[in-house]
Amino acid sequence: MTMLLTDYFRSAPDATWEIGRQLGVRYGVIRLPEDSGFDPAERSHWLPVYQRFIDYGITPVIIEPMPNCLHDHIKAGDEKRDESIERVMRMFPIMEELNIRTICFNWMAYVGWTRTRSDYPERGGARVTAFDLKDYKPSDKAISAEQLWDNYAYFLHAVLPEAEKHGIRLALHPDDPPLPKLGEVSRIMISYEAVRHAVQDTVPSENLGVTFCQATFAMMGEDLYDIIPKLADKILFIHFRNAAGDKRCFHETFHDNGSLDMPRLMRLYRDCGLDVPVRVDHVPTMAGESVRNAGYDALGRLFAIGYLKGILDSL
Ligand SMILES: [Mn+2]
Repeated sequence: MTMLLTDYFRSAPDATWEIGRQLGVRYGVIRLPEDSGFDPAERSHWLPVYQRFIDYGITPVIIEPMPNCLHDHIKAGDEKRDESIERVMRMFPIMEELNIRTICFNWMAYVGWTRTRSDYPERGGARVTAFDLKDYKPSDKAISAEQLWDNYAYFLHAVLPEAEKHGIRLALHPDDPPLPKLGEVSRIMISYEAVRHAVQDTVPSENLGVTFCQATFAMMGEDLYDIIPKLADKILFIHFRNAAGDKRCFHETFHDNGSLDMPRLMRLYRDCGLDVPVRVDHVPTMAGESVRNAGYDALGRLFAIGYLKGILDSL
């Protein structure tokens, strides 16, 4: 058993590509290009992106996120839903050909992972993102929980047979922050029980599972040591992430400085027999860096990946 060390890479080379390679990361969770010239349903558009990673020494194993240009319509259930679902399904044979077997998706409509500040002071003046519900400014969008569940089931009924045919797995990321409502926008993947229901009951399939974003489940108030064994056979991908607070008010931390006992969690995954990709998530912005890409700046990754690698080696 060995968890597969990965990192998150944007589609064009930047410092994180170099850092990843220098740290010995050989597998990639990749974000597809998001410019209008890239069509995720078009094989010829994928090939140069894929090849550039391979040439760099990084093998893509997971797509994250499902391209928002398609996914947003599907989650909202708007007039472009069916055409978007059709295009998602056209990604599967391409992924099969390239042996990229997993796609990380979420069911947050209109508002994705969100924070109310990106300069919360962490250890030694490092800056992290934070969320405080009282500072949250709602959008003018609205959707009910019932509509979200309907849209979710509609999507799964459409895509899972096709995913099964091509050996592609869908890994559901929980809602972050895991609150039932942000303004009038409902959120549904906000508890262990909801996520369990979503991946076990809605449309049973071996090709449907969970992206276990540790800190999101912790901010839900769940006992990770209780739910990981129960969810183990559905965990397809791990977000190695720490945080402090609760779902209404929390902040990210250095990976060794939050409320979660990271070595204990990794031992638990091992003891549950998990053999899945893992990547660090939401790192601090450190000395000399400006917050360019909050949670995804370079130096914090260096520490987080080293820490993760050390724990993995100690297993
Ligand atoms: Mn995550």
